Amino acid sequence: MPEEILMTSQAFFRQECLADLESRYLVHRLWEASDRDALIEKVASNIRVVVTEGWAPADFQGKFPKLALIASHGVGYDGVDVGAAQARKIAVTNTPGVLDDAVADLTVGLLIAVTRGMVVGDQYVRNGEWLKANMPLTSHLRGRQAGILGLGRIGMAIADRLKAFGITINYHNRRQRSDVSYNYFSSLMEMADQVDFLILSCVGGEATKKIVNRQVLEKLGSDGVLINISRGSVVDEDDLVACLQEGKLGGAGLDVFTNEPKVPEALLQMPQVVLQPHVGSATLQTRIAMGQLVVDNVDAYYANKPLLTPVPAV
Ligand code: 8YV
Repeated sequence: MPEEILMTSQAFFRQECLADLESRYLVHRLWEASDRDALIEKVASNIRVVVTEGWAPADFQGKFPKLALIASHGVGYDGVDVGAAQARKIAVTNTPGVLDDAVADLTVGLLIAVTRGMVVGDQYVRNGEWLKANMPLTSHLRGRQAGILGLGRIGMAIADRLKAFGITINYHNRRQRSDVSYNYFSSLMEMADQVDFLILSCVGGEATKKIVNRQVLEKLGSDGVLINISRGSVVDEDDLVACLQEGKLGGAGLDVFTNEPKVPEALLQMPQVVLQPHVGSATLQTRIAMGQLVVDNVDAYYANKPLLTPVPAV
């Protein structure tokens, strides 16, 4: 009998990676079950590995008495209760590293799209406005200041790119990094006050919930731009909408939202905002690499080898 795995969803996980898993393991597809509770009850006692896409709350984990590994697809694991897992010595893996370039590319794209009015410009051409007049001027990147909230792997990939545009890099982390010479701010508010572009590449979850609120956005100011490619939860979305409406914030490029895929109606109407449907890692190459890393972690577990990408202890 092959080992049994429970997989919770397949919204992002590549089909070829699932086929690879299914060539070696019996994968129970929870998302296809007409009665999820019944499936869980039937297989729970055999399950040592759960494959998930960033979701495994404590009560769900508690249904599997032998659970030993939660292999999560995605770098962010704010939807996995790591504390509960570690209390039961259940390992948790995520997929860091392989998506840094894709997410950083989209970040730069959003920044240019907002500062250069690219979506507005596209409409300007399509609607025939260009036949009547040139588009109003926008502002450029060289010589400006970026503040990166969360200078981890993705933040570093963003900084690498922004340097090439002549942008000065500042950052705010819980702790200063000893391996970079970028300007460190111990206060998010002070950094927001100093920079033109505030870029969010930090973790989601309780520690960062709504830390980008009205006070921070007002410091960023009427010429400032917010770019969020991390989690919607990091921003107080009501404050963001209000600051944009009041002109207290210049613009925003957003890939993530509080209640995805629902986006506040007000944002849909704003020309100073560029919106994306949470596609930071959504390139074919990246998603295959992410899926492969999940598969490799599962294989490592069953081969009694060290896991490739365990999440840090909480
Ligand atoms: C995906 C992501 O949307 O990696 C993450 O944390 O947000 C994205 O890559 C998704 O989580 C993949 O499962």
